[in-house]
Amino acid sequence: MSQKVSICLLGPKGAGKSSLLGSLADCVGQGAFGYSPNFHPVLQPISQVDFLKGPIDRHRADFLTHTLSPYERLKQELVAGASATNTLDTYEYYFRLSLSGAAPTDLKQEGPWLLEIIDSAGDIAMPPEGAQIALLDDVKTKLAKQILASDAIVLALPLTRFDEVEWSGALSRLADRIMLAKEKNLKRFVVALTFYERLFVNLGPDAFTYACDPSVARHVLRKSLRSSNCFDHIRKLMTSNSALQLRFTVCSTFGFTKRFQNPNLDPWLAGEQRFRRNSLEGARAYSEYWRPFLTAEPFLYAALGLDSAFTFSFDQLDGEAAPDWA
Ligand SMILES: Nc1nc2c(ncn2[C@@H]2O[C@H](COP(=O)(O)OP(=O)(O)OP(=O)(O)O)[C@@H](O)[C@H]2O)c(=O)[nH]1
Ligand SMILES: [Mg+2]
Repeated sequence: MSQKVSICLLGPKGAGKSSLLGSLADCVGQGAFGYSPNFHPVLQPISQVDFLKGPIDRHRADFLTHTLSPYERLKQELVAGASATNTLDTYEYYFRLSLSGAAPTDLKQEGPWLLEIIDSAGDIAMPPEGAQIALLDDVKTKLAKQILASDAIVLALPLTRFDEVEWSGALSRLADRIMLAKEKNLKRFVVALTFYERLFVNLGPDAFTYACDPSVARHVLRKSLRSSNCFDHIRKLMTSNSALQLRFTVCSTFGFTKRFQNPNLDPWLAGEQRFRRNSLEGARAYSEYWRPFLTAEPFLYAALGLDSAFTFSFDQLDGEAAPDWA
């Protein structure tokens, strides 16, 4: 029997939510995450019907027909240079997640999981302060219901100076409303700081080495928490519900170029071989680049509650700094 997990992906406009989701399957497939290299999750996009009824045997008539899944369509749109997510609806994507390799045995026995991940325009849940954005009430109601029904929230926030952001009020309101809602399902909350590769642009060929160090991520997250009070209401939400599991993490859809190690510039150029240089053939060439980078963590933690080297709790970030980053 598969377990169903519903995950709401939220965050301000332009935080990189759709890109993060669009790179999730690649990240899981390539193992470009901070879990053990022996951990082999398999994430397969499925249809809504398969999610609702459990995977079903396709009728023979369907054998040769091929319809694009919503997830494939999302990826195609991203490759074509997609713009902001439309505010006219919220968008559900479905996956089947199973585990093999070095996963805790009790967790393996629980699986497989059927995931529903809900993407929406940032302006619906977290509009910028003072902006007059015309939105359909139906869409706001639909998203509110989805938020309260979800098992987990992945909150994507662009890695920036948090003391100057125009969405801190919206974030506080969102956390307060979740806290006050009586009927909610929420068990996990992941704050994912996006655009992580940008931090390393001046480090040239050392960029990837630093980005791969979990203590650097921890330092960045600690600094972000200390620099602003925009996370105070998330703390309150946590205090109000001791069963809620919260993690902070970092990620980058653009990732890094593996050979040259510097931040990658265009993740969607064309097709899966886009990162392969013409002169290089064979399996080795596929691992030339590391892109995306850690975009699996937010969703795998949201679904499984499984920590990687790059997921941190409030306690881990509030505690004494490691000596080398004090
Ligand atoms: N440098 C960098 N840019 C990124 C990354 N991920 C996304 N972007 C860019 O950020 C912009 C916004 O990305 P989206 O994925 O559309 O953001 P969104 O949160 O879905 O935005 P809305 O749908 O409008 O709420 C796009 O131009 C992306 O190409 C990343 O990891 N690094
Ligand atoms: Mg979007």
